[in-house]
Amino acid sequence: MKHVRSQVGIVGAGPAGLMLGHLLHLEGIDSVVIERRSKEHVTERVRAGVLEQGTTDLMVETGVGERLRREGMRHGGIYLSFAGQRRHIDFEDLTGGRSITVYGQNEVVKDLIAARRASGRPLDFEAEKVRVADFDSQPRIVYEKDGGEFEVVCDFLAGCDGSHGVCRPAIPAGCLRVYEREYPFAWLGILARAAPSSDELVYALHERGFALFSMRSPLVTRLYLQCAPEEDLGRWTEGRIWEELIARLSTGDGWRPNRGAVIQKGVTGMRSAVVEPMRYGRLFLAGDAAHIVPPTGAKGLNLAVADVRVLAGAIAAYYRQGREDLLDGYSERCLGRVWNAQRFSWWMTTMLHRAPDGNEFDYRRQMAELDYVTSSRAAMTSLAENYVGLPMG
Ligand code: FAS
Ligand code: PHB
Repeated sequence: MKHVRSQVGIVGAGPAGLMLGHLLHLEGIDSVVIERRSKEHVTERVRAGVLEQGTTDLMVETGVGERLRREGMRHGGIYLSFAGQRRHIDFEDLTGGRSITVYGQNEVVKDLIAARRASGRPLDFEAEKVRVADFDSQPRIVYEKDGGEFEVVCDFLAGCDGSHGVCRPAIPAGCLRVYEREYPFAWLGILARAAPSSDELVYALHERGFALFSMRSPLVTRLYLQCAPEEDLGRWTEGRIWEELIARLSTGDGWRPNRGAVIQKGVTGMRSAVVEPMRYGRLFLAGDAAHIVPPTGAKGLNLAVADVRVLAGAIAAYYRQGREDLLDGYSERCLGRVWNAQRFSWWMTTMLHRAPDGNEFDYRRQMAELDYVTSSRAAMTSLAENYVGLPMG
């Protein structure tokens, strides 16, 4: 078995693990990032698309935002669409100039992998049988790769291994609580080779259900429609997908998404989950390993970045000043932001989706809520400040 010594062992090379490694590197702190999937898988899987102002600022300020600034699409607002009309919510006017940037999660991951390679610090893909141990004393990561066995002994362990990782399950059941909620619907998402027909995102509630118009580039449109949790993707032909999207998104002013070849499609389940606390001994959970939000609020990736920003600062204070207080305060500080993001994501989801057990009263109530939210400056300001991201606490 090959033994490696590092200051921080990071399990998972998604946005959380890679951003943590990057921020620690800038502090001169050594880390090892261990990823079970291939680099191709991690960089090609289609996931989040919206970066909060704080996330964009952090990437630019820490030297990994050059391509983001060139290729990212800055949006000053979004549209809410209901009863055949689109109403604009002007983020810049309502939040003093803050905005969002549309830039695919896979692009963020590519930029962070490039920075990791440039740093010369270890990043291992295709690790097998990854296990974590002794995180209440001398943390270890053990894994296999190319027939060899490896052990990383470190001062701290970061569980950045997402919602199906090994770090959270390694914590004794009685030492944490998991708060969960399933939603009675899912999203069928597609990427289409079609020029976006709107300059900003459109969230729509139609009597047939929710739909979302987004984008990835001037030539690629990203679209989602509400479907059943156990939807059989095979029953959704391209024709049926477009018929449903156009029915739900078209508005009375003649706007509709442009059609094009579907180049990717998938179904994403929707649930909320929070693990408390986000720490056990010298193991710190971050990102989806600690919390899951429905994608309606575009919070998942941004929460992951917010977590590791706090964690990197706490670890840096430990090594630089011997401080333990920021490590002790990590979980509580992150959970404040997490629970507000849960609230906002739940609100956006329940406002914009037709519940299977809902009736006409519920639908009319939702129409009234959307009318109020897009007419009241106070209500629009609340949506805007949460969507662009509350200031980092
Ligand atoms: P990630 O899941 O991104 O990364 C965890 C990494 O750990 C993965 O690469 C995994 O392979 C690795 N790993 C797991 N187990 C391991 C082990 N035992 N050893 C080593 N590595 C291991 N959010 C949005 O805001 N908008 C969206 O539209 C959106 N769509 C999504 C669609 C899907 C299908 C999914 C699953 C999530 C989506 N999300 C969306 C949420 C998503 O963007 C997450 O919030 C984001 O990926 C969180 O980043 P990480 O915490 O790094 O977790
Ligand atoms: C996306 O572009 O993938 C996207 C945008 C907004 C969301 C979720 C996903 O709320």
